[in-house]
Amino acid sequence: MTLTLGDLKSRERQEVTFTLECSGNSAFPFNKGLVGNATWAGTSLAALLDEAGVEESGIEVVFWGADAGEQTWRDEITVTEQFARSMSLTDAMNPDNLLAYEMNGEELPNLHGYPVRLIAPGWYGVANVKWLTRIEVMDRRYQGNFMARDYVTIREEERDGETVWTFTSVSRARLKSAPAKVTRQGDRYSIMGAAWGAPIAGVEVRIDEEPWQPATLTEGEGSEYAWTFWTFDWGTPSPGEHTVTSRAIAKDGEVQPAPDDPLLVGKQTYWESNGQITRRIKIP
Ligand SMILES: Nc1nc2c(c(=O)[nH]1)N[C@H]1C(S)=C(S)[C@@H](COP(=O)(O)O)O[C@H]1N2
Ligand SMILES: [Mo]
Repeated sequence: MTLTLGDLKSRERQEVTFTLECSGNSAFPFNKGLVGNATWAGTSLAALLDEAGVEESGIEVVFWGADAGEQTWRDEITVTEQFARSMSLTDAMNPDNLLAYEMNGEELPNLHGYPVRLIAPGWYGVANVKWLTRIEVMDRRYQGNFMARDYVTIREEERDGETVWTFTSVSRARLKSAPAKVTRQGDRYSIMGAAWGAPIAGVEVRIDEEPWQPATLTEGEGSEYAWTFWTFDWGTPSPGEHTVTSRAIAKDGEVQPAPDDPLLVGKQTYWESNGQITRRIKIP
């Protein structure tokens, strides 16, 4: 099928509010700010694939962007490779996936993928291919630069006392939270922050080495793909330096890992750094 932007816009319109985080957004010393929330509008990818008619042998869907760069393989072969990412057909058929042409009620800005991008809610940023030019269903796995070489998380893990190295392509988002700011009213302080990466059940805060205490979730965006803001009443902390750490708890019971969690300690690459974030706050 060949579709114009007009063709896409004349199909059924669908929206999703989704917090998109770059998998390279670090946890320490503090987030680099590579995370944002928007309401995306477009048309259903699954409906389009259904209409195109996926063959029995199709297992993988590849999304190509318009941008390209030179890649050299084994110091021998240099090719001009288009940015491309793929996912399994099952993942692509998630009814929430969009071919998005609008961001926050306006035409998709060039920087965010005009005229159309993939919005894969619940996936790290890299999966959300911008400047889409081509979608193809394949009968085998796609192993382009951004699937198999770059955006690959390398971990040292233990299996029954043995060390194994795992190499996994960055895919679904991970549970994360951050204390964003501390405000003062009179002599009372309060902390606010955000949590995202999974449907959020709660957030806990730890001051210095005290026990974890529950934060209050403020009204969310009404979408389980969107971040949830939280506040914590700090009361009247003593003057001097304090640390503030937050941890998110997902609806499925998962807890945002501490930085010394084996899964994070064994990770050699900086992708998917979703460890708890500690900020240092000086109270005058
Ligand atoms: N075509 C194309 N799509 C792309 C990229 C890219 O370089 N080219 N970068 C990806 C990465 S790594 C991220 S984090 C998100 C960023 O999306 P944003 O610019 O809307 O924040 O786009 C993704 N889609
Ligand atoms: Mo990214």
